[in-house]
Amino acid sequence: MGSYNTVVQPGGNQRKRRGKAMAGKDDDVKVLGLVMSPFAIRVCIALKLKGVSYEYIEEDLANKSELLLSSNPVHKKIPVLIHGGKPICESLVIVYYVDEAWAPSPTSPSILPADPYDRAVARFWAAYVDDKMVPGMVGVLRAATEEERAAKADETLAAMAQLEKAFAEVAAKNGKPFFGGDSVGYVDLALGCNLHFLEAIRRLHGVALVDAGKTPLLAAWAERFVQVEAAKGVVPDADDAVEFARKIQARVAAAAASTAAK
Ligand SMILES: N[C@@H](CCC(=O)N[C@@H](CS)C(=O)NCC(=O)O)C(=O)O
Repeated sequence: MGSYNTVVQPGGNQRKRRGKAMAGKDDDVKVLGLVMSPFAIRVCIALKLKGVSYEYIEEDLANKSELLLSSNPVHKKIPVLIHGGKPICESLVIVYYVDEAWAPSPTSPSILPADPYDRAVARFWAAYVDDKMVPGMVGVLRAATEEERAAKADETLAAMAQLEKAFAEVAAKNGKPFFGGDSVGYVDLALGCNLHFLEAIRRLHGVALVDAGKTPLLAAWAERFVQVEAAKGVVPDADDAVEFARKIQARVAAAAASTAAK
């Protein structure tokens, strides 16, 4: 995950990177994250969209920090946003908070729409990404057999087809480039933070989950998303995602082999 004004250096050890100087306690913003984590990526992009400086702290999930355990004692997961000493957990909750805590400006528009109905629709589709698309995608990456991988790929493709339809409705209504309209919004963040893993899956397994043939609107949307300034340096390089995915797969295979040996 790139912190503000820094270049991504994926993988590896606990790191601290600092953005601009902090003005006071309420401006003290920390993100506990993991470079490859889609959930952390969406939080960092949201902060960058809002022009908020933050300190990014890379967690080692095999050896969770005291700060993480005390900030998110319920789930013990990243990301956690710590604003003025107060922790906020769960990435979609955090992005919602970021949108409310930092007022929009001409250079950083709202992430959620103003209209209550449109807000509800955005929250529905963001939850759909996490409930349907992400488990399918993770299933493809972690599958123990090729049959399992194919089944998970089908699940993910079905979710992508729904999202394509949802985006077609947005595009038909206003012809805008993003779910959020002229700029990246809540659903864009929810989905766009997964693009590095979707590309890694294409490279590793030849399954195109965002595909110009099957999901042409999303394929064009994905190209626009990675070009957004706030996403640059935060969405990891696909080569790094491939390497990370290979490590996960090696771990899954080793765990399966050790279970089989018992
Ligand atoms: N629903 C959570 C998911 C966060 C999540 O799964 N984080 C993973 C890393 S990608 C984690 O911290 N895993 C550590 C663990 O499960 O112990 C969110 O949206 O923030």
